[in-house]
Amino acid sequence: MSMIRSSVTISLVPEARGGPFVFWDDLENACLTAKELNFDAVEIFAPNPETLKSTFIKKSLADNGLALSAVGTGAGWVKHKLHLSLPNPAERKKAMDFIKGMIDAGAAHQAPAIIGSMQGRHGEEVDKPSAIGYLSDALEELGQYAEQHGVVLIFEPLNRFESNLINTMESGLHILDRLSTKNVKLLADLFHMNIEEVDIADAIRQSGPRIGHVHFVDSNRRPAGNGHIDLKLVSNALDEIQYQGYVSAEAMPWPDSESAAKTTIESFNRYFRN
Ligand SMILES: [Mn+2]
Repeated sequence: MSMIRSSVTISLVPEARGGPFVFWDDLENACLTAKELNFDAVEIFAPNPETLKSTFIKKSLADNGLALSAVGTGAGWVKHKLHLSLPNPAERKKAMDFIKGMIDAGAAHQAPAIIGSMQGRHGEEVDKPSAIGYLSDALEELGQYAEQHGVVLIFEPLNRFESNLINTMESGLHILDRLSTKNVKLLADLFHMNIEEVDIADAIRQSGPRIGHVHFVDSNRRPAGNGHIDLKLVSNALDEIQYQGYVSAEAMPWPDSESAAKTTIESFNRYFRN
């Protein structure tokens, strides 16, 4: 039996509305539904570290027997317009501090933080090599910081419409190879991979043990099972690399949150529990 575990996303960030999160706003109800559907964990997109540290979240997880699979850090971008490739060193430092707070808060639940939109982009004031340099320095420091807190750091390649820095698993591996820390793992997001990879299953196999988290979602960002990704090839590739982490539903709440969660768990059971 596969040791891959199921997870579903909850956004507590109003500024992210329209984004690919299954549940919104009502953490208590989301956790109840996740438990009813037999999810192992939830992944939380929170506005700040304080929210993650609240006893309310601790209680909702504990009451429903749910683990925290990961925490998003993108609120630093959607709320404060911070990211790791900004031209101003003081602004980059603010982005680092925000992420460190999220690493601390996640680590209290043994959950890693994810660097997705916080990687930023190059542009008029920062050319691509400089942006990649800033990002590498940040991943080095944050990877070591996470290690001190007993968690890995998760880095997520994004598709070309969301970042112009690291779009494929291969370029993600390339940047991680040059770090001295080995504590940064890649996030395999099937939606981004469907846009950027030649072959999703091959990219999973080539990344192997360096994959630390999976965003389980279909080609159109609807719940897994509602698009055209061949999920059997994905589950075979994850089995082949002996992946032991979470597949976490980061998908649009289509047609609504509860149906999206239900579709996801049906696909999870079909492809990862037989
Ligand atoms: Mn993702």
